[in-house]
This record gives sequence, C-alpha cells and structure tokens, in this order.
Amino acid sequence: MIDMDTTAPAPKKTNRIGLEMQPYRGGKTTLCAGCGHNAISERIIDAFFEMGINPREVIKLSGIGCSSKSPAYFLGASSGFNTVHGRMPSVGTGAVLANRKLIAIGVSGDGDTGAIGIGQFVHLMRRNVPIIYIIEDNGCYGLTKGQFSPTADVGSTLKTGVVNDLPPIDTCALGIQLGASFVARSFSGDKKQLLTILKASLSHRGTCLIDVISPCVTFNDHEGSTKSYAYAKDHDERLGEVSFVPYFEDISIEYDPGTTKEVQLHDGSKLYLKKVAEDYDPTDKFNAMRLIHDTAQRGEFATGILYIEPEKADFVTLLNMVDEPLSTLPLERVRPGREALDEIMESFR
Ligand SMILES: Cc1ncc(C[n+]2csc(CCOP(=O)(O)OP(=O)(O)O)c2C)c(N)n1
Ligand code: SF4
Ligand SMILES: [Mg+2]
Repeated sequence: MIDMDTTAPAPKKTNRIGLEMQPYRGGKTTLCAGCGHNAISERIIDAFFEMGINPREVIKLSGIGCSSKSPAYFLGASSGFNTVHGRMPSVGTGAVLANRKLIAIGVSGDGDTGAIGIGQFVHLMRRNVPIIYIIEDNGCYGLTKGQFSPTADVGSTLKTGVVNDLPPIDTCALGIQLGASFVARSFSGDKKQLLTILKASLSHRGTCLIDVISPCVTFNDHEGSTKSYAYAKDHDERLGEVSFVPYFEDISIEYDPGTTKEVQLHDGSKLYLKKVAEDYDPTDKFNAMRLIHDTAQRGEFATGILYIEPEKADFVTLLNMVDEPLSTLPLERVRPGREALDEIMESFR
C-alpha cells in the first residue's frame, strides 16, 4: 500500500516571474458587499498576476471616491498615491515622467473624472500619457451618498425619485476624440471580457482608458437607474469576443477569416476582436465614434475594445527623454553647472 501524506499543502501557484498571488493582493475591502468596484479590483489582481508584471515596478494612483479607495485592495506590494479629488492625472503624469520605467495604473470614478477632474482628464488624454486609466462608472457620487454624476443618463432617477435631465458625458467618446490610443468599455460583472481588456492594456504603450460600468448597490441599483446591474446586463451590446495573446505565449488561434480583426500591440502581443454581428474595426476612429453614438441612442452601451491606435507615440516618447529614469540620474547630470549654462547663454548671442 502506498503511504500518501494527505495533510501536505498543495504547492502554491506561481506566475511566469516566479511570484505567488500574495503580492498581487491588497488589503481587505471596506466597500459595500456587492459593489461593482470590488469585482474590478479582483480582475486587476488576476491580470497583473497572469501577465507576470512585477508589482514593485507598478505605481497605483487614484483620486477621491469609493472607486478611488480601490488601490488599497489590490497590488499590496506596489507603491501608490491617493491624490486630491480629480487630480490623479497630473500626479500620474509627473510620476511617469520622473520614472519612465514605471507601469502606472489609475483608478478614478465618474465623479472624480467627469466633474472636478475633467480639466485634468482631458489633458491626460490628449497627451497620450502611458497609464492605464480605469473609470469605475456608477453614474453617481457613491461616497457622498449617491448624487448624480456627469455620466448619469437623462431620465435616470435617484432613490428619492429625482429625475436627471442633464445629458451625460461619454468618457469613451471624449477620450477617443482627445487622443487616447486605447479606449475600452466593459461591465464589472463580465469577468472574462474585463480580464482580457486589462491584459491587453498592459501590452499597450499610451493612455489606456477603460470605462467600466460598475453598479453602486447602495445608491444606484434600483429601477430607473441605467447603471444598475439589471439595466447593464440587459443593454450591454458586446462587440464580440475579444481575445488577447501576450507576446510570451505561442500564438496559435483559429479564427474564421473575415470575421476577426487582428491588432498587433507595441510589445508584439496580439489582440483579436471576433465579431458577432457586424464587422467592427477598432482602428477606425470614426467607426468607433459612430458606434458609441448609435448604441447610446438606443439606450445601450457598446462593450469591448472600442478604439486602438497601437503606433501612436506616447507622451514620454514625444518628449524625447533620456532612456534612464530621471529619478535615478546623478546630480551632475541634472544640474550641469555654471560652465555649461554660460556656454548655452553664449550660444544665444
Ligand atoms: C475638493 C473636494 N470636493 C468634493 C469632495 C467630496 N467628494 C468626495 S468623493 C466625491 C465624488 C465621488 O464620486 P465618484 O468619483 O463617482 O466615486 P464613487 O464614490 O461613485 O466611486 C465628492 C464630490 C472632496 N472630497 N474633495
Ligand atoms: S456606496 Fe456605492 S460605490 Fe460606494 S462602496 Fe457602496 S456600493 Fe460601492
Ligand atoms: Mg461614481
């Protein structure tokens, strides 16, 4: 008889850089049970683990709101910066300019982005700053008890019965128009699609705007809300299956020719968008804008990777900066001294 030790713990799963799941996890959430934001944190943990990103090379950023508390609940081994309300874009821009090797992920809310932070948001988008910018979109200010945010749809109602009659800002349309080079929309309850989008964003260099419909179960999950679970599930028009193959995996996928769009990302990874109904080209800006407009007219939202421009130069590249992170340059290289300054002044004579 073989003597088997059934009490021995199973070996822990490690990823391609040899790390266990633990450094990818964060603190215990203090958000409401069932909040869509929690599901998004879980997908972020999975995406970074599965892509084998070293958490020590990541900076987590956020503003203020329930959503902006999320970075405390993922990537515990990474450093983070919880900024003033709506100011994440400027702090994030500074961080990636100071250290171009950092992988930046920001979590914001629809209020943090669309209201107080809109001025900062538009400049982040037009600069194509290399950052994954997630909007956890519940159409309300969850943290301050559920007031309408600028993404609340016309006709959606508060718990008290108050009806919103202001038109919404569509953050994806705005991002595309302003110059973000990777724009996607998903739903917090769609594990597979959100994970695929997050993994693809980790292979893209430039601004990755990911708007995730994320129902607030406490203040905005009732009949009349277009950001409730029930509404989002019934009105989610998927572009089709999004498949993503990282550069470190063998590419062996079979797709029906003519029904799949292949997009190569900057690190060599491949993105496949498989159409269900109509042929959708995520590299066609006008097509993307039309899709967002047409679905919104029908009270639906299109999900998937709506727009991607893999070759667009990101802000750090545009600035033509040195390869080494500025934060690690020695003093003599950042302060050239009087002689060098005199020489420069002389050249203006
Ligand atoms: C300068 C400033 N103004 C206003 C507030 C109040 N405030 C805190 S969070 C918030 C809105 C949060 O909404 P959102 O970004 O959508 O996050 P959610 O809580 O819905 O996830 C507001 C207005 C603040 N903290 N600081
Ligand atoms: S109030 Fe809403 S947004 Fe905030 S944690 Fe609760 S469910 Fe989430
Ligand atoms: Mg919100």
